[in-house]
Amino acid sequence: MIKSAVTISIVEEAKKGPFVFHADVAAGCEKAAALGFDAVELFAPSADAINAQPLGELLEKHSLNLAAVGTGAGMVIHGLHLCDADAGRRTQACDFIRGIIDAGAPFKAPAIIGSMQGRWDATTDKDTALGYLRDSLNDLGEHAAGHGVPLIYEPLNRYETNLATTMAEGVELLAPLSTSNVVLLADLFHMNIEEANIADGLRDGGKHIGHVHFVDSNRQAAGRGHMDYGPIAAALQEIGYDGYACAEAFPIPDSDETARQTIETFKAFFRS
Ligand code: LER
Ligand code: MN
Repeated sequence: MIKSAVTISIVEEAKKGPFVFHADVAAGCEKAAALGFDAVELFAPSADAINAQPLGELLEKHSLNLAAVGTGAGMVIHGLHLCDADAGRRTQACDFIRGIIDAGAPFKAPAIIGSMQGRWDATTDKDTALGYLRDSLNDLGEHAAGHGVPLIYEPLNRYETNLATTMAEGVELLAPLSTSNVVLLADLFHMNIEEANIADGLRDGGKHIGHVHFVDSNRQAAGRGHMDYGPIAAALQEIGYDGYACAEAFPIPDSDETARQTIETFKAFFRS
């Protein structure tokens, strides 16, 4: 059964980012639980910031799971990414992600590689960049496997990466990996920009899809844009998806309404 989740960001530099709750993990958990979400997804500035949270107590108190942990702060705060031409910087990027994998592991929460994948450019051609990315996915995927959690790779729209922008390209990226522990994140906002048809894109990802960012066409709460959720829900059922549909959306008009609208739309399509 598909489960609901909502994002909480405690990254100061991302306070204008597409996250439902900001700044306060305890308050976010309380509101998520009150609305009946199954889980929260955490976007933190570092592994230490996750370890510093009384997360176990909060999750237990509110009967919530930790759906996933984001790694994007490595890029947002430090400019680190996995395709950097500089080997030392690539190592730092991997170390940053490894720390987040370790911090999420006690909660069985996989790490998400989104913006930290980077892009190819004048300093690193496409094949070299894809090679760097695959090397890191192999290493980090096996590291996550050691904790019994998958590693999540997120295709992004063309304005954020030029490596894999569709589910089909995501599947192509994973195919030669030596690890089988990397899954795809289907973010409906990115898919709305890149896929010819979102439901078909989900079918392209098929069994590889391990996480969903559940959001509308305008990156607001599901239900506030023009996304057609009927075919999307049908495609997710068809591929047997049973992970999280996690709201990664701008808090417009505010966090509470974004969470409320999300769970209303979630229930209409996944609990009816
Ligand atoms: C970035 O646009 C995104 O969708 C995040 O989930 C990845 O960091
Ligand atoms: Mn996303």
